Amino acid sequence: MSPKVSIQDLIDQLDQLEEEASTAIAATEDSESLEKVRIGYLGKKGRLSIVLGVMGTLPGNERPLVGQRANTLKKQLQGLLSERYKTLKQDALNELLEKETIDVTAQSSGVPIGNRHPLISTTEDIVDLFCGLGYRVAEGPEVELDQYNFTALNIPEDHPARDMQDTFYLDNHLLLRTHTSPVQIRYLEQNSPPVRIVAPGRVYRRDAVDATHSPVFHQVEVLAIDEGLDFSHLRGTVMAFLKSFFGDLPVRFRASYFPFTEPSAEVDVQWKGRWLEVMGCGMVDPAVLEGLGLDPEKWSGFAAGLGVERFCIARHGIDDIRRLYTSDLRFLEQF
Ligand code: 2NL
Repeated sequence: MSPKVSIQDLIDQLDQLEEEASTAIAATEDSESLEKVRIGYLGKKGRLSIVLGVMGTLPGNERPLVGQRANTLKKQLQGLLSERYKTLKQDALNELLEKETIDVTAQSSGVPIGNRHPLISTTEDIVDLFCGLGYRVAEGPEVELDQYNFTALNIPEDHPARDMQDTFYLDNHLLLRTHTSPVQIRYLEQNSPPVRIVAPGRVYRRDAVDATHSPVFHQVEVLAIDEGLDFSHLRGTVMAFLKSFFGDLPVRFRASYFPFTEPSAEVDVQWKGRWLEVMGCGMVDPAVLEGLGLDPEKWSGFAAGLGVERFCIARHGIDDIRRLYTSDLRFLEQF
């Protein structure tokens, strides 16, 4: 048998609980200790439950009185708890705001800043030079049709460039472009002359990797089509370009051959005392113009192409093309 309790005892206990709990709630300093207080008084095994447990020993007619008192107390404590919870949260926020004021004039802790890859900056410099001469940038797909990469450029079916040994084929007619010329063919399909365009981009050839070759490299090609263009315009453009890239160096044109230009030339600059071949160029072959539906009697044009890697390597004195592709930060951070 549990000891007999009177209703007055219970009411007193509840009064005492009220006082204790109110003091305990007011004394909490963070939400964790507040939660502990809540569990201690209102939890399943908390102080209020214990008092209510004893209520069972009261005569039935006395129970509702204690029950009512207990319910009011519970509501009252819940009110105090949520008030206190709000206050603590606000205090914590105020403290955080106080502590974390941001000094916008403080020195940066040094976020590392990236820089342009030397191949990209070289490409941009070359493209900018031609833009300064009035050329527009044209770009196109790296996966091309043999029609645009070869046929439209007067490269015959049996030309060695078309060989599986030299070109990456994806299927019978699809390939990875071997130069950016197809970009210019596509542009001419969509735009009527006069045109002046510069076509930068990544190109692919089946070369073994060594210090001067890579199966993926970068090219810039330029094309001008207009009435009355002749070799002197080509020469003047190439000279102006090379002068602004390399400075005032000796330049020589050597007769050469490309299926898509006639006449064709290769261009060398005297760089560090040696002749360095830097680009190929020529007057657009009439067969290429005709293939595009342009009358070669009315329109003429010149074109030139260069490998960006060679310009980049020469400019920076880089010893091996592979350094441009290996993403070694100790190398790249120099630029
Ligand atoms: C080189 C030589 C060259 C062209 C590219 C070209 C483009 C069209 C028509 C005619 Cl749409 N020609 N491009 C012409 C001559 C030379 O590049 O050594 N490239 C690395």
